[in-house]
Amino acid sequence: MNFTAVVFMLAICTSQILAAPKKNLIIDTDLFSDVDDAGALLLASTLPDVNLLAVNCNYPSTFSALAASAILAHYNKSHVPIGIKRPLTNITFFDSWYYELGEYTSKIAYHFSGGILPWGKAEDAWDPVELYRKVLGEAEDGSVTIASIGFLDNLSALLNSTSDTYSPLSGRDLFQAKVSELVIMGGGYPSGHSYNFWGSNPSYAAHVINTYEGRMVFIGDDVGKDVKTGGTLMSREHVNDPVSMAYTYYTYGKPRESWDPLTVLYAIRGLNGTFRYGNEFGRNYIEANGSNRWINDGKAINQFYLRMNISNETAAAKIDKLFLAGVEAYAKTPVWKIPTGENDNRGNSAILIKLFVFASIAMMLYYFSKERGARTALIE
Ligand SMILES: [Ca+2]
Repeated sequence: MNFTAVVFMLAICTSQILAAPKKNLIIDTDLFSDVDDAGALLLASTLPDVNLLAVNCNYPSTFSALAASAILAHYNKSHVPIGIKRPLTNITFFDSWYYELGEYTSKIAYHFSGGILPWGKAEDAWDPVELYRKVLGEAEDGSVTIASIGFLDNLSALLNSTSDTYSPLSGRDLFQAKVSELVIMGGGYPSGHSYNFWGSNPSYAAHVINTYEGRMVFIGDDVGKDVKTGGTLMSREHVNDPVSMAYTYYTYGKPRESWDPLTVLYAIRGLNGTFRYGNEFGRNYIEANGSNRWINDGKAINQFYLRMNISNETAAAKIDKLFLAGVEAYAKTPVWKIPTGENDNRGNSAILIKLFVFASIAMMLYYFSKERGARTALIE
């Protein structure tokens, strides 16, 4: 292959990378009592095919908002606005069920303080309903995906909201107009009793899931519980990474269930060979106590629950590979990285730098081969 062809191929690769469509995503998280929310934020902050629009916290600990800010800042996503449910408290997590899990949000918030909500500035976070209305009000119709990886308190409040300066639409109409898919982690299928639905206020989960008429996709407790990830992050070389340290603080080195990372992976990439739908018809129904059951009425066609389409081990390897790629792309002592601005895309930058180095090597080889040819001609 001659040099011109190499450059042409590089140009095509570069244009394809830059033109790749991105999924517009809002995450609603209870980043507090489980570390898989941090893993989900890692994917949402570092995958090249997502445009993270906002992060709303549905657990009212100041450390939830501050940890979210620290994580986003580390991956150069400080431009992403953060909201949190009020009133705020300074509560920290304590594992009163098993006594084996550690607290991580205050530690990440303190040691990795940064972004739009640095240490001590949790009150500066958006009201979650206002943030939803602003971001959705500015979005194109049907262009937004929401991943709910915690309680549904914020989404319930959004549905109850009324016209404001951001949009003349009611919360329900705004939601319906702008959101193409609401992906919800929680429940059991065909039935279950899930923490995300009963852990805060079951009436909020029931309000959203029983009354929202748009497309909803559910990922149940049983799907992510045997996909154990995060183990590859917890080595000494990643001590400067907030999500790697969150896993270390929380699990003490033991890989963790992957409910939320799988939910965000589906929200960004769809079925994509990793998942399949577990149903053809029917809808989810939440009881007053937060338990759920699938009602197969043979009618509804815009609600689905997911099953894995690959083995748990293959899924875990896939998530871990994505975790590691994200962590390494933003490592503080990089081989390939260069510092960039607030709204950068370091994932793409890393690829472009590799392409530049490859092109430089190709040019050197071309130059030396030409030089050698000239010398040979001289000798002859
Ligand atoms: Ca969660």
